[in-house]
Amino acid sequence: MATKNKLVQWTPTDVKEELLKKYPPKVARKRAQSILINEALSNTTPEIQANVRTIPGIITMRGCTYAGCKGVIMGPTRDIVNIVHGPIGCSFYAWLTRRNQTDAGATGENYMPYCFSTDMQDSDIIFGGEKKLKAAIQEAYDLFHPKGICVFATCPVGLIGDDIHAVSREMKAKFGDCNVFAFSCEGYKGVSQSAGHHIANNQVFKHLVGTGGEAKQGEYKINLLGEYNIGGDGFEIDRVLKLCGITNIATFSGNSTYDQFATANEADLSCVMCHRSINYVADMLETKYGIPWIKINFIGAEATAKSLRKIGQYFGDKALIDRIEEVIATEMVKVKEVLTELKPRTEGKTAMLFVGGSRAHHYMELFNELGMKTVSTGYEFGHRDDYEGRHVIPELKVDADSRNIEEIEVEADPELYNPRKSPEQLKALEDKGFEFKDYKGLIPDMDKGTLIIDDLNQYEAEKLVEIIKPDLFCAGIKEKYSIQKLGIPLKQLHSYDYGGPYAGFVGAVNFYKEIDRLVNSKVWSYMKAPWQENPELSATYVWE
Ligand code: CFM
Repeated sequence: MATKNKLVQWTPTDVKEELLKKYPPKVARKRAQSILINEALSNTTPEIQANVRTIPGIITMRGCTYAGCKGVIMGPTRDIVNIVHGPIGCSFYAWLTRRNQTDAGATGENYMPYCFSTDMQDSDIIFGGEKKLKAAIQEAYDLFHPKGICVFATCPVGLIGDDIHAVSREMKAKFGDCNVFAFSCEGYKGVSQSAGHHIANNQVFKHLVGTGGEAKQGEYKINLLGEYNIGGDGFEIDRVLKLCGITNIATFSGNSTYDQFATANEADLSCVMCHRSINYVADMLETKYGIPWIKINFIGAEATAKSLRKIGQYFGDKALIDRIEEVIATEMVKVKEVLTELKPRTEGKTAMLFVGGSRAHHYMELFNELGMKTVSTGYEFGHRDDYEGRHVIPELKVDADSRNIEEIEVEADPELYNPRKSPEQLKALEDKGFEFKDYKGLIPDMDKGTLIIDDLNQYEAEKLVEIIKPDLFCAGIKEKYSIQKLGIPLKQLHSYDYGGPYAGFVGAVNFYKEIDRLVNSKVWSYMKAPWQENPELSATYVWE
């Protein structure tokens, strides 16, 4: 494309300098620690600053703690009534702004299309909102009789001190047949939505997981953690698991139900997709019930095959392993056919990925399959372990912001704890290269000299694109149009631009086709006005 003609060859150090040049010295010093030039060291991973406050004045891509708790973790559960306690502005977010799809199932019980809010007014802020919250919980109960009602605090609730937990306890006791519990997930509780994930993990584990209910019957029982059914990803993963004969007890939390959470303790393995948002639950399930966890990734056809094989290896049953191989062989036919056609057109193209806390890593798999190179990437709110691997967790600094989030103590359940594998069995698997409780992080998968940037902002995003001119930029709706105005296509990796699924085998094929269309469309070269391509006159202002 026309914009690709580069006159100057930038080194990564030049790019980093250019990104920082406009900042006041103090801001530049802080941001410099979040911009890493990958060194691809053989035995260690370079350190990056992450999960720290965004510098005031910078237009961040991040969201708030309430968004992470209500929107991300609890939002996709269809039969829990989620009440937002707060002014109606925040409640816009209560109304399906994320593309987590659901299938209402045989019962048709689905509260996701509703928007439940206490709609706090000035007088509630002054005199307290607890009465209003109680009335809202009662009304929801009378109307729907759900199994569960969850209450989410927005910023003003924390500031005025409404005790949402006491109200929830009181209402739960009053109803007797409805589990009511609350989340102190005020937007300001952490530096990003990541804090909201942690708060949601804690409360769901404390109040709901293992409380019993109707569990799915079947062989090879797993939990799928950190999969939110965006654009139908979870439906595709469930299709593949079913073909393999694997039973998915509970998805946290795409297309999930109250009973799935309540019976998650019945699975024999937890498979973690998005490590960032749900690793706390994975750990707690192991400590309390003895369920081991592994990191898997169903984004990318090869990654899907690898993850299925890992599940097969864990259960170690030949019938399952053979069935998985059959499924992979059948599904790969279409994948290879499409790749043979498209790859010559996508090979060698470049992409930048700046998304949330796991997709910037997962989607590199799909781009590799297309022969494309990820030249720069980063998370909005990942922690150092998401970049460098889980082994850095003991080194993480505990600052005032992380201290704000409750660390709950979990112990082995006296009745339900049941180690699924003996220490010898675990060791035998580990000796064969099987990794439990581990996640390697994004940095080791990036090439030497690539730029890894945490909490990228509007200004830096535009600068990066101007300098490096990738063939594709992947981020969200806030970034989409400013980047496209620069003549570079942007693929939304949060909402999928109304597309998807992109997970599993069918998803990979969908993704290949869309990326081919995007990076090979001529339309982007028309983004430049004629005088930008062939300047006839150049001048400067007298005062410059
Ligand atoms: Fe996990 Fe997510 Fe992500 Fe995330 Fe998110 Fe999302 Fe995301 Mo948007 S849970 S960290 S808080 S994979 S909503 S489904 S796309 S930023 S990369």
